Amino acid sequence: MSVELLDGSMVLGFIEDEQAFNTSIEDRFASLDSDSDGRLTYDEMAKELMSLSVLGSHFGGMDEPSVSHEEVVQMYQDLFEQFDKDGDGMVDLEEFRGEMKEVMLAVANGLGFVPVQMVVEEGSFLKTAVERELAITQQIFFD
Ligand SMILES: [Ca+2]
Ligand SMILES: [Ca+2]
Repeated sequence: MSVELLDGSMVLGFIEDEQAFNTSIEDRFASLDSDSDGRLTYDEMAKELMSLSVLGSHFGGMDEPSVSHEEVVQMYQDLFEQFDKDGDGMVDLEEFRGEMKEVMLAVANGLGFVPVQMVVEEGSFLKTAVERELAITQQIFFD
């Protein structure tokens, strides 16, 4: 975990950079797919669902302190179903890519254009978006 300064244009730039975004999606998918069968089960997705629910809480999704364990489980299951478009109980790469794009667009819209400090997890999409932006900035600076 680290605290980074993020704004909407940074996240949008990352989504629109198709090659960087797809590579990052494929890496993330592969690291979640612990049995490497090319599909993510609910258990394999759990880690990602947790980091997405942190995003949700940042944007007012889960700020009530009285959320019960059952409600949290229900929220993860709802999130998983959002990914699993064809409802076969597994999330494939296309489903994962499609939904992550939606989530990241929602994050970009939620952030707006005023940079905010956010706690980002190592290897997460937001972390990659920050690293990409830094690399571009350094390139401009050193050229
Ligand atoms: Ca799997
Ligand atoms: Ca599916």
